[in-house]
This record gives sequence, C-alpha cells and structure tokens, in this order.
Amino acid sequence: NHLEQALKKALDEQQFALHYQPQINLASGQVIGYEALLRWQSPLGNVPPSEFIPVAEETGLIVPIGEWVLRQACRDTKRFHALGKASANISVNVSARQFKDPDFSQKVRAIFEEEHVDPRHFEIEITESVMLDIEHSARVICELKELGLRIAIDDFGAGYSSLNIIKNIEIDTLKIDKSLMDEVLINRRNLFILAAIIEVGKNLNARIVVEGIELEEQAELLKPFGVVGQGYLFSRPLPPGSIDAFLSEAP
Ligand code: G
Ligand code: G
Ligand code: MN
Ligand code: NA
Repeated sequence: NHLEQALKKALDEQQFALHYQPQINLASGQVIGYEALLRWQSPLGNVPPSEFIPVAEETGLIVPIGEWVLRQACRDTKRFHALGKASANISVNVSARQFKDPDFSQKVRAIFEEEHVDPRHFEIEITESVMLDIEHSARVICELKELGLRIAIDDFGAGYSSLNIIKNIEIDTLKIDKSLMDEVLINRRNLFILAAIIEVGKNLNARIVVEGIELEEQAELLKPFGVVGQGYLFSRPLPPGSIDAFLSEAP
C-alpha cells in the first residue's frame, strides 16, 4: 500500500508535527489547556488527519505514530512550562487501536519517565470506538488513570453509544461534539440538548469542553454554563512557532 509506505517514511524522516489548539474558560477568558493535533507535512503537501489516521489505524502504524505523538507532546510541554504555563492541561488524542497494544500503558509510563514529565499534566482523548472492546478498554483506562492521566471522551453526542460510554467509564472530561454547536443559534432543540448534556456531565463531576465555537454569539450563549470552549473563534490549532508566542501573551 502506497500510503502505508509513505507513512512509515514520514515517521523516519520527521514529517509529522503537533499543532496546539487553546481551550478557554468562557467565564474568565483564561486559557486552561491545549489539544495536540497531529499534522503530516508530506513532500507532496499537507495530508489531513481524516485521510491518514484511518490508514494508520488499519495498518497498525498508529502504534508507533502514537508513541511519537506522546513523546513530542511531553517535549512541547516542557517548553510550555519554561514559558511559565505550568498549569496548562495538554490533551492528546488516542485511537482505540492503540489500546489493543498489550504494552500500551507500559509504553506510556516509560515515555513520561524518560521525558521527566508528570502525567498529571495530561489528558487522553478517546472516542466511543473504545466501546467495541469495553472490557479490555476499561482495564487500559484504569491503568492510565493510575499513572495520573485524565480521561476525556471526544466527539460526545456525535455517535451512537455516547451514553453507554459514560455509564461504563469514569471520565474526567466530556468534549461535546461540534455538530451540536453548529446549529445552536438557529435551532433551539440543540440548545436544550446541549444544556442537558452539560447537566449530566456536571453531575458526573466531569469538566465540559464545547468544541467548534466559531462565533461570538455562541461563546456568549455558553458563558453562564461554566464550560470550557475550543474553536476557531479563539484560535485555530497553532504550529510550534506560533504556539510559543500565543502562550507568552495568554493570560
Ligand atoms: O485536527 P483535525 O481535524 O484535523 O483532526 C481530525 C481528526 O484526527 C480528529 O478526529 C482527531 O481526533 C484526529 N487526530 C488528530 N491528531 C491525532 C493524534 O495525534 N492521534 C490520533 N489517534 N488521532 C488524532
Ligand atoms: O475529533 P477531534 O475533536 O479530535 O478533532 C478536532 C478537530 O476540529 C481538529 O481537526 C480541529 O482542527 C477542528 N476544529 C477545531 N475548532 C474548530 C472550529 O471552530 N471549527 C471547525 N470547523 N473545526 C474546528
Ligand atoms: Mn480531540
Ligand atoms: Na471532537
């Protein structure tokens, strides 16, 4: 497979980069964390994750790529701390496929030890796809939590088993999918659903992050709910050069 070969080469030749998108406490305006998002700068141009992540998952290459992501995020975190932002949370996306690696939590532990980074600065974003093998996933999640990592459910409300997942797993953060935010200003039903999900999350002691905030009106509407926002209104995912400048200026 051509894409598979190109992905192997990308790892060897350092064609990957992590971009970081800020997450903002809507009430205070304070930046509380950043989501790391993988980017592939191939010699033929940028390839979006929607194209290469599925291939990486099918071929198993997501395992070594995921290790690179965690290690790079650790290194970036040390740089952020040097800029005086030691309290910022770093979120990293992890595929269900990575959980299948029997050594996954051991490898994660080793990376944090080698990089001298405290796992408590990190949150792992998983999706409902972990429900396909819930017994195994639940065990891995327990191991990760024992290391001090927090667990976020990504794309909440977008799929089929969203409620099932929070029923079965003790999560720290609910990330509400952009699709619910998209129509919130024109369709009140979406607002009622959003408010109900926020209520559920709060009762589960989870932090709520609303994704895909693009408009000032959306941010204003959400302010009274005491949630965190992420979206183009505040910032696009920023490449390594820009994130340091953003951090230096952030409150
Ligand atoms: O950044 P953006 O649209 O382009 O991301 C698209 C999708 O790729 C998202 O669903 C996101 O969860 C996934 N993704 C981004 N970075 C990573 C990563 O480092 N690891 C995994 N497994 N998925 C990622
Ligand atoms: O699936 P996941 O939530 O991990 O992916 C987040 C994706 O959403 C990233 O690719 C990121 O670039 C994208 N994203 C973040 N904020 C916005 C936004 O306000 N609008 C749109 N259209 N995409 C966004
Ligand atoms: Mn995510
Ligand atoms: Na999402």
